[in-house]
Amino acid sequence: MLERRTQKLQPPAMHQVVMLNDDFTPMEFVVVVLQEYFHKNREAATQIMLKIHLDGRGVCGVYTPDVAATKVDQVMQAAHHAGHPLQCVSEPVE
Ligand code: NFA
Repeated sequence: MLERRTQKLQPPAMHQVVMLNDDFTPMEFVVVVLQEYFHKNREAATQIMLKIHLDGRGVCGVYTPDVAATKVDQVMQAAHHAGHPLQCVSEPVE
């Protein structure tokens, strides 16, 4: 299969870390998470947080699959430890 062999030579697809809205996680916690784990400045972090709040979801960053998985783990762990239900997922970029 020529097509399959061609595919194997491609680097793995990049993944986007998508954060999901909920009714309980404080806006400030989300802004701090975006600054600390996704290296956004305060203004960019606030814009992304508001986008998630209004649209239900938003992209926090695009990474290799392993780095994206690590970001998801870090965010979920920080949220869990703080007692917030914040969720995020990693998905291949279209
Ligand atoms: N919707 C949350 C609130 O009103 C804020 C929030 C934004 C939560 C983005 C999760 C993600 N407190």
